[in-house]
Amino acid sequence: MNKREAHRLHEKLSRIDTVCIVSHAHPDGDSLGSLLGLAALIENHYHCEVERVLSDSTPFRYAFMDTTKAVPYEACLEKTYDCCILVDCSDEDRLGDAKRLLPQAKALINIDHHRSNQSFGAINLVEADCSSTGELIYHLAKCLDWQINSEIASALYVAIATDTGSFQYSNTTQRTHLAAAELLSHPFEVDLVRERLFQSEPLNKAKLFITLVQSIAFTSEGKVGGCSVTQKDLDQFQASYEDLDGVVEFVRNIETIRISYLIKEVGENEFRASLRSKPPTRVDKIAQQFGGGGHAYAAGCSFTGSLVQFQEQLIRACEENI
Ligand SMILES: [Mn+2]
Repeated sequence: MNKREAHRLHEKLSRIDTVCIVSHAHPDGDSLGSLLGLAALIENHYHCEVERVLSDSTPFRYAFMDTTKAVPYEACLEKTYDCCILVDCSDEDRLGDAKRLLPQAKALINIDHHRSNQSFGAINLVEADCSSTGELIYHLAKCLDWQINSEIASALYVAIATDTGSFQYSNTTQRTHLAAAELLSHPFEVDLVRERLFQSEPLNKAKLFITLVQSIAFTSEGKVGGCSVTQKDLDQFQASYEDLDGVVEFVRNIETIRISYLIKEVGENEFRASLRSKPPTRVDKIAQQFGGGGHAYAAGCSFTGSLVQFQEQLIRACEENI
């Protein structure tokens, strides 16, 4: 924790009358949990008025979180604030349309855990070693001696559990577990949190998943595998692209697989592919061959032409890289 920046934040909050806290567009549990947790912490320890601002609608998965005190950004466009705190945003564009709020704030405060964060705020609490912005806010609360209650614990727990994939991803550290352990010492409905976050896949998404999994094709002795999905498939299950979350990872998780792919039809003769691999096998170079890009083990690219053509070329590129 950057103590100097934490104390600058404390000084600032002690001197101002109004603050708005904003979550990012297409919010996830970290963004929403950080927003709600931090808002309550500030409200409980300072005199300033706190506005909880949602830059987007809340996805079904997080509808159980208590956003009754939050308002959509459109309701705030006429207001001014002494400062605006962005949580879990690597840059201002993460706000989407809610970026229109920023000129109304006298100062920007940036609280985030993305390595790519460019420290765009007047005060920057950026800790890339934190699993989540929720974990960062927990450490901030400890640093500034802010008291945690059940409402805050529940919000921060959702944030941490989401970004660590239920404490399974490699960003989960000893500090993450210690933070979660203390949060769990406050009574809140943790069974509900677990069920809603990790055991509530919509039925139509599950049915689409079953269909796609049956169509997985393997080549190179099972080292390369994947499948494709058309708009017709999505329509059949009243599903959208978000409902494809987890398919390409499911294929990657098969023991023999080095590279997995998922091809999506996005328009007439327009396709997009998601690629995943296991270290040290990389997929960013493959994506680049098709004009795409991404991380070493998670990348994507687009293609114009026929599905058969794309599949052939992509599989060949994968086979050359295993
Ligand atoms: Mn995050």
